Amino acid sequence: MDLEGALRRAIREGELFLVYQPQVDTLTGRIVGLEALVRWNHPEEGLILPGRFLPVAEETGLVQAMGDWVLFEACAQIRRWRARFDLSIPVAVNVSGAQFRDGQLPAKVARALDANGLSGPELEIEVTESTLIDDVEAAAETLTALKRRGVLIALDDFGTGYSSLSYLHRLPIDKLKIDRSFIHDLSTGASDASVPRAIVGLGRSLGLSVIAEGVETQEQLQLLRDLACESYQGFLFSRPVPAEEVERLLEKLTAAH
Ligand code: G
Ligand code: G
Ligand code: MN
Ligand code: NA
Repeated sequence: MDLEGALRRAIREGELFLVYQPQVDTLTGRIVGLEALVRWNHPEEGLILPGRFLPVAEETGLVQAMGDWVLFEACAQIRRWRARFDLSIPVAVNVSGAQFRDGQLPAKVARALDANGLSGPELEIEVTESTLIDDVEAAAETLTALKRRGVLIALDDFGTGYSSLSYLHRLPIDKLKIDRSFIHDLSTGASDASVPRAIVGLGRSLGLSVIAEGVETQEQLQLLRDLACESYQGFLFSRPVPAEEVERLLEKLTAAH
C-alpha cells in the first residue's frame, strides 16, 4: 500500500477519527480529563494505529494537515460535550515536534477554540520533553503564546528525555505525565518506585500536577496512591474509547452529582 497517498486521502475523505482515554483521580476514581488519540479507519485494511502512520505523516509533512484535523475535531467534540454535560474537564491533544516547531500552532489553536466558542482551559496540549529541549528558547515562546490563549500544557512521556531539569521552571507548563515505562517497571520489580516518586516530588515543588500513564494493575494504582500521585490513565480504568463510549462514562459521572 502507498501509505503516503492513502493517508493524504484519509485526511481529505474523513477516514480519521479520535478515541479518548479517561484520566482519573487516584483517590476518588473520578474522571478528571480525557486524552484524544487519532485512529485511521482504512476502507480495505480496517483499523490502522498511529504507530504505523505517524512516522509517514512526520516524514512527508502530512502531520500538519493531520494535526490540524485532530485539533479542530477535538475542539468541536469539546463544544458538543459542553452542550450536553454539566462538567468541565480538559481534553488533551498530542502535538508532534514538527507541528510544535512550525510557528503556526498558537494561531491554529486560537482559531480552533474561537470557532467553537471555547475559552482555553478546556483544551490541553501535550508535547514531549524531547520536542522542547531541541530549542528551549523557541519552545518557551510557543508555549507562552499558547498560555496567553489559556490552554493547558502537559509534558508527555516525562522522564525519558535527556532533560536538564533547569529548563522546567522557565517554561509555562501545567502538568507532567510520567512515562508509562516507569509505571510498567513498578510491578515487574525491574526497579523500585524512585523515578515516579522523584517526578511527583518535582511536580509538587514546581506547582505542577502529575499524572501517571499506562496504569494496568491495582497494585500499580496503590503504589501511586502511596506516592500521592494525583491522577492516572491506563487500561486499568479504560482503554482509549470512541466518543459515544465517553458519553456513557460522562452520563454516569454527571448522574452521580
Ligand atoms: O494509542 P496510541 O497507539 O494512540 O498512540 C501511539 C502514539 O501516537 C503515542 O505516542 C501518541 O502520543 C501518538 N498519537 C496519538 N494520537 C496522536 C495525535 O493526534 N497526534 C500526534 N502527533 N500524535 C498522536
Ligand atoms: O505517547 P502517548 O503517551 O501519548 O501514548 C499513549 C499511548 O499509550 C497510546 O498508544 C495508548 O493506547 C497507550 N496506552 C494507554 N494506556 C495504556 C496502558 O495501560 N498500557 C499500555 N501498554 N499502553 C497504554
Ligand atoms: Mn500523550
Ligand atoms: Na505519553
